[in-house]
Amino acid sequence: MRWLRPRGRRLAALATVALALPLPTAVSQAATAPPTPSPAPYALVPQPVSQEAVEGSGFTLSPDTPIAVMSKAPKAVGVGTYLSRVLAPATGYSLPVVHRTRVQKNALVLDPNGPEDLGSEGYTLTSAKHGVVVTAHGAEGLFRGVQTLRQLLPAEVESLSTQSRTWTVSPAKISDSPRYEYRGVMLDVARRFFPVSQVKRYIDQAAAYKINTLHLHLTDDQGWRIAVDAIPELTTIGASTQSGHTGGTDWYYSAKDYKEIVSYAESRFMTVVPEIDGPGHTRAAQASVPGLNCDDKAQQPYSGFDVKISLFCLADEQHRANMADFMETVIKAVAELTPGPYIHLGGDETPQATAEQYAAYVKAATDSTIAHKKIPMGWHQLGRSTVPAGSIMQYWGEEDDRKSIGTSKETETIRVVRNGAAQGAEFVMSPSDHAYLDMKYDVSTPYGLSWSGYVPVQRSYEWDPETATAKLDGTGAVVPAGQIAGVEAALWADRAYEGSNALPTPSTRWPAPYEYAEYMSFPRLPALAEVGWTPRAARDWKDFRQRLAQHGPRWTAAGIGYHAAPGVPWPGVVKAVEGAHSLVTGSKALDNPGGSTSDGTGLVMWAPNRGNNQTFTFAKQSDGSYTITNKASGKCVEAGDAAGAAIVQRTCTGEAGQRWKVTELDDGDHTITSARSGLLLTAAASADGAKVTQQEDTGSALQHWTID
Ligand code: TNX
Repeated sequence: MRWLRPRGRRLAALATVALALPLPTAVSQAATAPPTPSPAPYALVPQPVSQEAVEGSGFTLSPDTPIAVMSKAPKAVGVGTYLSRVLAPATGYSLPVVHRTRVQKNALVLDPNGPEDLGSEGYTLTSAKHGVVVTAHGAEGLFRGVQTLRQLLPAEVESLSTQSRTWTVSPAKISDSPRYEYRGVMLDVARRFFPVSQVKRYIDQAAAYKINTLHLHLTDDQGWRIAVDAIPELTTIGASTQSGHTGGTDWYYSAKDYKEIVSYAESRFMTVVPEIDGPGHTRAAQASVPGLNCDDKAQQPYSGFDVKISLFCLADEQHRANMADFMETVIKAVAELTPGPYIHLGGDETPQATAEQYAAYVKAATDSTIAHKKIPMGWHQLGRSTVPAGSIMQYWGEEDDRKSIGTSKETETIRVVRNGAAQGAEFVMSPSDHAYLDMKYDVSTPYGLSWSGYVPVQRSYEWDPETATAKLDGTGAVVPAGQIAGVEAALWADRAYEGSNALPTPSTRWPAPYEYAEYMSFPRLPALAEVGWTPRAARDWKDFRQRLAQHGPRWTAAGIGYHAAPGVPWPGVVKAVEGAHSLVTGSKALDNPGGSTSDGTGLVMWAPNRGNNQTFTFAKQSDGSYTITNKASGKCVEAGDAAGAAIVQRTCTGEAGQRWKVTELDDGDHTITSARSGLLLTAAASADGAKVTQQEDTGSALQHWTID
């Protein structure tokens, strides 16, 4: 039964992409494909499908430039009003929104009457001296095009206060549409409550990168965040805690608050997906509703930091009926408030539930969801049981799961994903080692966790939905390309405090939720937005990081507290070679394995973490070369004579084998050449544990190092 949702267009679009792309793995693509050059002077994120260089000076705004909307439809006019408001603070202009029936010169023209084959989100944009025209098939595509238009203006246009300067839209000819229909971001408002104003702020930030879905993780052990009239205890009791906090009285969204979020999101063409998590992550519900517990006694609310601590009582018929009644009551209330097509039913992390108990939850929750005319969505564990046709599963596995594919020891994750895929479910891809925004960037990140490894910006960018459930060589995908609905970045918030490697103390600093969200999301959310929007063949890390860097000044102007993460050449940040650095190529970092202190230990490549064993200090020598000393061992990086020989560490002597010449390349990367052999420092592969040798200069990407 395939129902409820029109899906023809997306699947057709997917088929085109699949035909066009032979699907290399992320890494081999980076190593072999020529970078797609961005036609300066602008730097668009996500990268559009096609853009042509246009000669000339671009279109300069004046205080009375009209925003000419070629429709009277309220949604299209709304995009015009939105554009006028977005431009007002920095320019000081209040551009008039006018109705026109024909394209007008010297205007910002928004035309929603474009051809149907643009799809609901596609658009074309032309900008030249005599004006700008954005054409789409409907208001949504205009809105996406307007985000591109903003990025064609100088960075200061994002400023919240008036800047006196000229405002010229760079000349451009762009044609664009998304690769995936679902491009989401999740906020965990259960562990850390985000007030309505902060959710709106985040909606605006995400919309600027063409994110079209906001998934709200509304319930968990640490809190219940949505008022349900029929069960007031869910908010009087269930909303009184957060991770690390007790005593709250308003840490939830009333129906009015929730509607305000939904309509704000709608005005940014963003769909809200509410998540009611079960049958685990349910302590807040079980603290509010006695009948959800086997002893029929309400539990204490929970403000701790653990996961896998709760499960609805599913031991007998009576309690299963209680659970089903509860889910029906909640889903009915949430469905009434939610115009979007999906309700997310959680389903994650319930090892305590037997297969039968788990299936009872999935059946009850999906039955209610379908009865209220919504599409069931859930974490990939839903594949433990039967899922209704048309359901969406959210994949959050990682590299270790991929490694197990096709072996005799496939992980539980791969097994349930396989089972869900075989039932025809569609998938939203949120691989935790790429798309989890609560993973630390590296060892120095103050917030978040690292159970799925560190996620530096490059890692959030260099992966592909079609190989996210494939073997590391890109073959054997468990989820077929045609069953991929899109991509979602997930910002969990169970460790949203400084010093998150340990539990918080009374003196721990808790940033405001927006501060945590911006630090962890920028720049990684834009990277994930591009994964969801841009065709695989037009994505290239080296090109992306140059474009991304140009967005730093935009975020500064907008007051976004982003993390100027390593690996991106942020403007104004001049990096001297002298000093301590990490050395990255092919998305892996030069690594002294285990922080060895022995002479002769061979260096390897490993996932970046910025630990001491991946930190190297460059010290300039009188001949202009550098010694390179590992911080964990104090030993020097040393080369011998022969090509192909391993690079080792050894007690520093200053001999030629321990001196290296550093040459900057046009793209900001470096070659590192032994003063002894004249050969280049070379990674053997982009894989954990790969050897490091010296080789002739072959131009290989694995000889080009980012020195951070
Ligand atoms: C796992 S992945 C969770 C969340 C935690 C997160 C922290 C998944 C569906 N559940 O409960 O917040 O890890 O990274």
